[in-house]
Amino acid sequence: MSQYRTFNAADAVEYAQQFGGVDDPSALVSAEEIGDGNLNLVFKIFDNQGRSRVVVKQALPYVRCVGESWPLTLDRARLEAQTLIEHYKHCPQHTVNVTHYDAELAVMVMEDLSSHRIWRSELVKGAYYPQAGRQVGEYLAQTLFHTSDFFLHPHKKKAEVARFINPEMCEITEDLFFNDPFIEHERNKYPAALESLVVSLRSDDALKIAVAGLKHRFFADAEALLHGDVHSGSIFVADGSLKVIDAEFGYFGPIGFDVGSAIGNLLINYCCLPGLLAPREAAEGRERRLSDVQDICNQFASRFLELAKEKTRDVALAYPGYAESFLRKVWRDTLGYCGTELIRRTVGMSHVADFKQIEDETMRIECIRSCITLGRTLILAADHIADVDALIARIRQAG
Ligand code: SR1
Ligand code: MG
Repeated sequence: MSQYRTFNAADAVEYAQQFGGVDDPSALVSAEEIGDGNLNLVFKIFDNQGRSRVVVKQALPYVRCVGESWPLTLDRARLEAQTLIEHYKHCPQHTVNVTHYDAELAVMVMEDLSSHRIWRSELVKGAYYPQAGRQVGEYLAQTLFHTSDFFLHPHKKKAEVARFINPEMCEITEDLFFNDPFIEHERNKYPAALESLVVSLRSDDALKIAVAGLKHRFFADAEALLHGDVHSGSIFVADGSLKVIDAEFGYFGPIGFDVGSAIGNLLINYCCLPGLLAPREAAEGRERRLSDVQDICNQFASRFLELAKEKTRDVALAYPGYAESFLRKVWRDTLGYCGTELIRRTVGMSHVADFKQIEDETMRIECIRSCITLGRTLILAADHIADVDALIARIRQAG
């Protein structure tokens, strides 16, 4: 018999007193529910001095932003906690510290990040964190290399793939990224003024074949333990510090999916800045986004190659030149998955603050149009964009 019950603030405080790992549990006195994501309850737990001390997160048995009509597995709390714990082992400086979880209650306790801010909210304001790009690249290289066949013993790797089987959360991604935006679907949501552009996606054979390939690789390429949803709303930043949260979509998939999701959300911001800021600030902000993208890609590739050189355990995979060749496949995937992120955030159901906060409707439509167009270009041209410099040149060319 399951013990699951949905927490209220008092339950969250009591839970934190028991499992929060603080020295003075009786000092924990109140909680505020701060969850603004699509799926879960998130409670900040405060002490009697009004300081927030730990966070208690609970999965609901349905998609929060839709309601009980869309049921969703509670096992995602275990998958999230275990993914974050695994990533923390390999990159503690950039992964939130989960200190306790309970699969039955679908609850976890984690470090309080009140000194940080959500990166997306900062990007929308035009704030710049000069180290963030390199830090994301470092997180991706460390977590993805150490959970890949380059590093893990083949028996361990297969056991890990089984431990992280995540069919229901993967199905959400499979539908929202690779199906909905390319067919007529009731979940899609885009401005009527863009109807002809969206209709043209549905009948673009080359695009649909490329998207089918991306979906197929998302099904089949168990390359590493992905975060699975590493957008700018899953990343906390502070001066010199960056922490990744929210890994309930974690599973073994293609490495380019994580890299593409991360840079995709910076490119979404790039497309939106002309609608969010005055022209001069927008132009400056766009240059910063491009250098963030460059930093992520360069740090990811150089660290991954360094780790491959030092730590690859498999004799065949250690052959000189193989890691470079593998990273060329990852790069092509990165461009494609980045393109699908741009399209699903504009045509599909999961819109983001970057677009929502553009007040001028005409401007918002033009920003959405440029995002869809860039997404389509990246998916179609993925085999012809050799490296990050060529990507930046393409983006500038697109205007
Ligand atoms: C129904 S869940 C919609 C989106 O929210 C999550 O954050 C993921 O990005 C997912 O695709
Ligand atoms: Mg999330």
